[in-house]
Amino acid sequence: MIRFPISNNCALQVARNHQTQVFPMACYHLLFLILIAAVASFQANCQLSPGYYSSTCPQALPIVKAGIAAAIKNETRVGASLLRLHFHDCFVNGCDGSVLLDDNATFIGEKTAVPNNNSARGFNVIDDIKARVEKACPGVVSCADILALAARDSVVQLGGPSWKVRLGRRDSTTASRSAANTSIPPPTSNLSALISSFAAQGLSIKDLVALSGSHTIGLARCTSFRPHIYNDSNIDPSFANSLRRTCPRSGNDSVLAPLDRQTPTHFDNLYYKNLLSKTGLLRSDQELFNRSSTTNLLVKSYVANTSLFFQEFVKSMIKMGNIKPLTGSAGEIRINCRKAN
Ligand code: HEM
Ligand SMILES: *[C@@H]1O[C@H](CO)[C@@H](O)[C@H](O)[C@H]1NC(C)=O
Ligand SMILES: *[C@@H]1O[C@H](CO)[C@@H](O)[C@H](O)[C@H]1NC(C)=O
Ligand SMILES: *[C@@H]1O[C@H](CO)[C@@H](O)[C@H](O)[C@H]1NC(C)=O
Ligand SMILES: *[C@@H]1O[C@H](CO)[C@@H](O)[C@H](O)[C@H]1NC(C)=O
Ligand SMILES: *[C@@H]1O[C@H](CO)[C@@H](O)[C@H](O)[C@H]1NC(C)=O
Ligand SMILES: *[C@@H]1O[C@H](CO)[C@@H](O)[C@H](O)[C@H]1NC(C)=O
Ligand SMILES: *[C@@H]1O[C@H](CO)[C@@H](O)[C@H](O)[C@H]1NC(C)=O
Ligand SMILES: *[C@@H]1O[C@H](CO)[C@@H](O)[C@H](O)[C@H]1NC(C)=O
Ligand SMILES: CC(=O)N[C@H]1CO[C@H](CO)[C@@H](O)[C@@H]1O
Repeated sequence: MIRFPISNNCALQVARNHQTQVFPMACYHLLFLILIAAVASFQANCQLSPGYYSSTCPQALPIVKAGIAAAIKNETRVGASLLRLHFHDCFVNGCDGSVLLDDNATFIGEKTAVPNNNSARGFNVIDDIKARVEKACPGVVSCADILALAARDSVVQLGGPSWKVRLGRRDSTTASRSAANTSIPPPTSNLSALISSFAAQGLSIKDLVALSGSHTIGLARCTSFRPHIYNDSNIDPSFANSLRRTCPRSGNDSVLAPLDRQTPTHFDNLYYKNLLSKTGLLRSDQELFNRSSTTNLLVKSYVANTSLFFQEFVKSMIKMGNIKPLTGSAGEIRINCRKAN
């Protein structure tokens, strides 16, 4: 097969391959073949695929799966934490493992950005899995891909849907704390801010509502839900009162409450049911119900039909996982997820 130089700008690459001048008739067959090859190379370089490691590291997927099963057995919450980490990776300059880089004396990463500081967790689980994968296939599997697989396997382990994770992401050598500050929406967001934040990533209102269903698992800190329980009117008063007992107006910032008050360790559709009864934990959760008929209809449809929620959630997870991956020769395969090579 004809190989073209690897380029990260796929559109440009195909355009370059089109720059053919005048051809004698006999050359058109060749030209056609070249165009087919160009399209094939476009796909190889620019798109992720589920079988990316099937010949270079067939052990990768089973190692991640076993690692996630063990980690969740040790601590159920970490499945939620890993799902969130993948989201925080993808929303900041694409799914490139940037969220995993540690700060050091000469480098400021994303771990101390506002949405992550004292909140992002699960890094040790990724380190353990990465070490095992490196042992099996040194220098082959990216941290960004391990995180995408960890998110999927966590969802499955907690009772949610499964899907084929598209693979072939490479790891960044840099991170951006300012982009993490601004690209990840805060829990105080209203509906229009949430819609804009997702639109900036190429994600729709449907993606916003489906992906917010991730809050069917995991916990949030008092500091995250305080504005909603003290200042908002679209909240059930007795629900607000019970939360105020451990989350005072000031202090106890790290006290935790479940995002889904009914089944916080089970991936199901009860998150949406909470929204109908105004018992969403964060302002950003409750904004999805009773602000617009579009989101109201989506919420109601997921309350009525878990399979529909799972189906849309999977579609949106794949879409989120495709945000600006580094492919071809861009980035690197980190040896240690916490540090650029
Ligand atoms: C729609 C906008 C979103 C906002 C404003 C938001 C905000 C938050 C906040 C504030 C927390 C609690 C953090 C803390 O207090 O330490 C949280 C937790 C969580 N978020 Fe989101 N989130 C959003 C979307 C998402 C998406 C798209 C996903 C996954 C695809 C996700 C997955 C999670 C999970 C699983 C947790 C629990 C983590 C744990 O227990 O460690 N969130 N989110
Ligand atoms: C098990 O979970 C605890 C948190 O509950 C964590 O501190 C510890 O590192 C975990 N152990 C392993 C082996 O993952
Ligand atoms: C992160 O949290 C720690 C502990 O609360 C705090 O000392 C530090 O200033 C925070 N970092 C940033 C960048 O906000
Ligand atoms: C991110 O936000 C925190 C808190 O507002 C601030 O201390 C920090 O300087 C910001 N970092 C960047 C790089 O914007
Ligand atoms: C939503 O939040 C944005 C940003 O904080 C603000 O500018 C806007 O006025 C708010 N919109 C509504 C309808 O409250
Ligand atoms: C409630 O809103 C007021 C006015 O905007 C603000 O000053 C205060 O900090 C908010 N309180 C909480 C707990 O978010
Ligand atoms: C702080 O949280 C603890 C539970 O973790 C609770 O017992 C205590 O009453 C809370 N303090 C305040 C002032 O709400
Ligand atoms: C629920 O959604 C699934 C998936 O879209 C669909 O096949 C099924 O017909 C729906 N069930 C009902 C009762 O609407
Ligand atoms: C600090 O972190 C950056 C990014 O991971 C890395 O490139 C650099 O080598 C690190 N510096 C040290 C002294 O470890
Ligand atoms: C936009 C929307 O759904 N608004 C509804 C919110 O709930 C009240 C009653 O609780 C309705 O009257 C509104 O139409």
